[in-house]
Amino acid sequence: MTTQFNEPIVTHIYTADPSAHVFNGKLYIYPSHDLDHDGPSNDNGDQYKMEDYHVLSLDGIGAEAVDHGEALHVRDVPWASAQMWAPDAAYKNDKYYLFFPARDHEGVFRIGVAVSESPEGPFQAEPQYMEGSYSIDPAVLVDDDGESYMYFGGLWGGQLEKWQSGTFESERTEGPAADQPAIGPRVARLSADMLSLAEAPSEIAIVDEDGQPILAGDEDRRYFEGPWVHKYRDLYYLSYSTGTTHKLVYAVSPNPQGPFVFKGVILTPVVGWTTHHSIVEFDGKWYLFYHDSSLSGGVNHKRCVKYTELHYNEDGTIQTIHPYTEVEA
Ligand code: FUB
Repeated sequence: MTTQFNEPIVTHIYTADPSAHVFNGKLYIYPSHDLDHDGPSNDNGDQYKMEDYHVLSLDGIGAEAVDHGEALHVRDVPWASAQMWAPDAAYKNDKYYLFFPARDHEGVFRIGVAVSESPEGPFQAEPQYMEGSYSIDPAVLVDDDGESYMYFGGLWGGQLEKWQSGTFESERTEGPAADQPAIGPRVARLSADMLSLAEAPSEIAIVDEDGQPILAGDEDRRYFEGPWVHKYRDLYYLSYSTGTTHKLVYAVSPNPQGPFVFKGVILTPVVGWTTHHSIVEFDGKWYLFYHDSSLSGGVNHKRCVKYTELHYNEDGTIQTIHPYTEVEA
């Protein structure tokens, strides 16, 4: 017996990229806030021209979602100019931290952090982006030993290809050849105060069961964007979007910085181009928070957050979820 929820958790605004956490016994969701507009749509991601964040919460599974209002706006972030994309949040030092990507005043994606006394915000942004950060889609793991790690990176609109040499090359659009190792997501430990990177980011290796790197041409398995890391039975699970093949997949490692061994598919394609998620344990069950574009009838940049229960097999593998298949409730 399982539970499948396939409805948008809110319909008064468009939401996407949900990062879910349990704080103070409640589920808090930190999504992107999609804007309804008719501007250009392209591989650069110009259609995703978000300006602010709203924090949502659920008192429990099946409860009505509460919108806590605007938690941070780009106008209040000195270093940022546009495109407040997928955020994440973390709790440490009796404070709540919102990690978010945006374009700086040169049009380069960077990652910033904002702080609040409350999980609902509002959040106060640091004046500068996190030095050494780049690209998009931060996801922060506060590990059981107190270390915190930020995972990030996204191809195409997320500019990760432009950092292949270690510095930003604005004209570079090509990734590695199809028979070469794919570009991996990045990881860096965070400082104890959570406001900066404690080390230079490194590239995460994702390999197959034989230890061979997943190749750039393997679009069913290679990393595209939207990393998330959670722990289950002492293993680290790195999950992410495959972009062009529209899947959420995962790989596992005994080490938070990898290498990660590819395992399989978590979610088959949803309505809309992007797919982005988080995985959280709540009251002894596991949930996948994700989005699709069903609320707008399939418009890629007008998305809605949903969630459903996620199940592990005895061997720790994750059962694939088919988002539009009815499951007994
Ligand atoms: O929401 C904007 C971008 O679309 C995110 O940063 C990506 O992960 C994709 O969902």
